[in-house]
Amino acid sequence: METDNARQKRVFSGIQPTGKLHIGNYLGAISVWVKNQSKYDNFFCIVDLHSLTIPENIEPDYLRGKIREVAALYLACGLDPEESTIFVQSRVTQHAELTWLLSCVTPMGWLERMTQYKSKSSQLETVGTGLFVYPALMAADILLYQTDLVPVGEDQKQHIEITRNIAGRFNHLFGEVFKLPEAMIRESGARIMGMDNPDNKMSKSLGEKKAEHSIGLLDSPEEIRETIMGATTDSQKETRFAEASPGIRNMLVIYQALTDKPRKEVEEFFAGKNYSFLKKELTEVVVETLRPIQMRYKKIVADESYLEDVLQQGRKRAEAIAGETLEQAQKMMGIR
Ligand code: AQP
Repeated sequence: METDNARQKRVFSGIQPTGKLHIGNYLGAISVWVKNQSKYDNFFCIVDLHSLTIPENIEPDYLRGKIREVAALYLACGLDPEESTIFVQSRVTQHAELTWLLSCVTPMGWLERMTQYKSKSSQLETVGTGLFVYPALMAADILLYQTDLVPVGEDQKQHIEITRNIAGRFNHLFGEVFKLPEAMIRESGARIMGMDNPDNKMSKSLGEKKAEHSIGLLDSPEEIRETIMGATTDSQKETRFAEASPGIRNMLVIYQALTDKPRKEVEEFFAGKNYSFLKKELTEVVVETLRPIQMRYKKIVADESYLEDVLQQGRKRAEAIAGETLEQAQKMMGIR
């Protein structure tokens, strides 16, 4: 039985091990996980099965390396294996098994409406079924842990909504099995835009192709400086959040979210100054935020067995809970 005690509340979230992890992933997701980890019962996953949805992009050695990189970055950013269960999705086979059960209760119309599916499939010559049923896999990830809260960036809102709908439909058809989760989205910093194109969200895949697009968590101070100095601006001097052009607003948001200062204070600090001052200050804040993360990252990847131990422990704990939920769902459907 759940109580009101927050520690009893479950948190689940994950990141795909593809592309270049960026400051948007940090602000929208990882920093929120870290900030709240002592309050909740946390499950943080490296969602490698999601990385298979565009098979043309799979390179096995690259993927193996990325799984380790993302796991190490979780720890380097401050996730504590004593507080949080950290694991790789494909090692907990219940994720794939529950996906099938949930796919069977998910109407195709719901999947056809997903904006991420529409934008990703429109760029492909051949669209795999996996890309289409991706939301059912994400629903399985979340529902297996009877999750209360899902800390994500704003782009994931629609996925949490469909997860709730899938859970509701399953519960309606077969009886109460799944808890309906809620998205946990920060007020400011939940949608960081591309540094080179502030009309589109900062993306892991684009960041890997174009250095000027994103601020990578593992970028050197010089790379960070170059990206920020090259960021899109305008010919004004406007540094108020509401009035600033998209590129300037994006930098103000990153600055504000990393320093945790109130918007008003940030506006006063930059008022009347040139954009080069904003860029210089932002560079300093980003470099200083990432410096300790990068130092910890280096140590973590140097110790192969430590990372593997964390992931093994995580797998065991995740498997125990996922196994219970899957069994219950199977029984309700009459296959166990
Ligand atoms: N720009 C962003 N601002 C704030 N939060 C973001 N997130 C992603 N981008 C931003 C949040 O990070 C978590 C992991 O998301 P993901 O694994 O889906 O990564 P992604 O960066 O969206 O990259 P993808 O899916 O590989 O595709 P591309 O590169 O094409 O965008 C999520 O909580 C997400 O909200």
